[in-house]
Amino acid sequence: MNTTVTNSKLSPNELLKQADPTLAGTIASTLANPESDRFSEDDNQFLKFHGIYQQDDRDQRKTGKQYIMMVRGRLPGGVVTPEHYLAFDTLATQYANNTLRITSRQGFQFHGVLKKNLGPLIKRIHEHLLTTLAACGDVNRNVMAPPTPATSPLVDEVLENARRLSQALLPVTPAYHEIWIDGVTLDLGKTRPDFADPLYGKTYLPRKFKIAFAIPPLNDVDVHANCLGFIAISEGGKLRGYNVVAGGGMGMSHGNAATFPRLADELGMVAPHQIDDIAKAVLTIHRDFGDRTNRKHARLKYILEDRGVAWFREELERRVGFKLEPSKPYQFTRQGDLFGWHRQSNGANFLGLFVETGRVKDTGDYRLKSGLRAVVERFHLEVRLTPSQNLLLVNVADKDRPAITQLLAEFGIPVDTQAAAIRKASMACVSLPTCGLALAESERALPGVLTRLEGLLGEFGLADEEIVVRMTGCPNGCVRPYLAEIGFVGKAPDKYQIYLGGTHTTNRLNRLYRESVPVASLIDELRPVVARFVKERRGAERFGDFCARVLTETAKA
Ligand code: SRM
Ligand code: SF4
Repeated sequence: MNTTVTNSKLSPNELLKQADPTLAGTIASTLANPESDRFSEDDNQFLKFHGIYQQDDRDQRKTGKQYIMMVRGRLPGGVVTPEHYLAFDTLATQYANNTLRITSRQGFQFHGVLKKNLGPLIKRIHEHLLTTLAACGDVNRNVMAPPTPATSPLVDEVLENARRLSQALLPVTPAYHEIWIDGVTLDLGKTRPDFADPLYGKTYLPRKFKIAFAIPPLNDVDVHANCLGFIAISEGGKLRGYNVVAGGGMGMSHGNAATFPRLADELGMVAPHQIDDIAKAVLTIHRDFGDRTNRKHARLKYILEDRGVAWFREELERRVGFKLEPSKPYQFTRQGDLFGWHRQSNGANFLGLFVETGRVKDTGDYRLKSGLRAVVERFHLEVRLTPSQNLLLVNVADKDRPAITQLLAEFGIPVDTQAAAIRKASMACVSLPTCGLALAESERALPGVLTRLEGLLGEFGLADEEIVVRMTGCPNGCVRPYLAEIGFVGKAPDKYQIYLGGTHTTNRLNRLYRESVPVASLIDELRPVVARFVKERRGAERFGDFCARVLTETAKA
């Protein structure tokens, strides 16, 4: 184990965790101080473990920093009961900016929370039996799982496995409860220097850790982008086990070749009852071997890259005390969501609703937030958040379908034709004005770029073509843009890298095609590629597959 790194080499975050393993910092006293509108930089690092980011409204910077908080809810598999949905909706109005943001990992985020509202918000979230604990920080994050009930009879069982695993990997620090729920005003860290989490130890993980479950043939969770993935293998409609993949991740930095997106490697197959042991072993390999000197090299993917799959499998098998079976064959045939009304495998119905860039809000006549509240309230509907930032209303009786369609229409929410195929297959990260790392717009830029892209496709008779498009405001990759058929990655204000050649099953990395393209020129840069696609496409070949083939052939020539 590499636990012998001297303190002088450890990254500042490591020293912070070491000094206060309860993760309490001085959050409690700052919270109790009405004079202060912000937390210290050290506390900002601790707050992440509590599911909170201190940010500032970047639109307002010219007139002075206005501190606001982002709060992330943890929702394994994106499952939200009707009561929970209504609670989130109310709290967003009372304590945040009156919007809810569906994240690319099936969570909800509140934005624009003032410090004075933070305590009441977290307490209310907890009163509804929800949590923000470990939604961020150097721990296991929200566990993703396929939310769509029509896709496979295995969905409920896999969701249950995801929920159980999420619970098993939660840190147990008493600080979360005492600060936010009991309202203790003492700084707890100083009183408990010997605290150590039974799983994470005193210094937690070197970096964040992410898990997803997938059920082939659908890869809606982008399983290979995760530190650890479980791919369901069924026999005769029954769950036989999971293929385990590890070492995926998206984050990179422009101009730093030592950082890169990476797809997870196949390790072997395990039985469903073995997944907790496997997850704890993979997580503790990250804990014990991850790089604690350099946060840019600290993700699990770099352990796999540096030490190799054979070493990793051997270490994993040593820790769990059993051998993994060889992986079973499976095939992914698509990613993404189903929209409109569909029949579930249990005979009930679900409605897939496209949520542009994941933002649930009212805009003019399109009153998505109010409309969703109305249908969930009246029909007591379970909501599921998808990994593509959309939303499903599930377990709907046949008799309720027409009334739900009608009620949504009253709020300007269409059910049948919701958007063009390319828009429905798109995602954008939050970016400006809240994200402190954003280099360019994303959530606010993508809708306009898509309108122009739809125009371009229309010119070439491709108006119905589905192309997976993802935009981020920086290279951190929060909506997994390096798996998209077209990825736009922010480089500088109004400038993007264009990546092409991902696949619609999101298990192939795309490649950099053009650098630093002004937002106004994105479509001009794509025009010749789309023109060639129309001429040289082989049969029903997808745009991403075409780009991968043609760009590779061009590179070889
Ligand atoms: Fe992310 C940091 C938003 C999914 C890779 N991400 C951030 C922060 C917290 C910025 C910060 O550190 O100050 C962003 C907050 C913006 C805001 O104002 O809300 C942020 N990430 C998001 C969300 C909300 C994007 C979205 O629009 O949906 C997603 C929240 C998911 C959740 O519910 O937990 C989100 N982030 C992802 C994903 C996708 C995934 O997990 O499948 C990735 C790529 C996968 C991966 O982890 O490799 C991702 N986020 C990052 C990174 C790069 C990490 C790295 O390995 O280099 C950062 C930067 C960092 O950690 O230092 C980051
Ligand atoms: Fe912020 Fe970059 Fe993530 Fe977008 S990709 S939310 S800009 S960290």
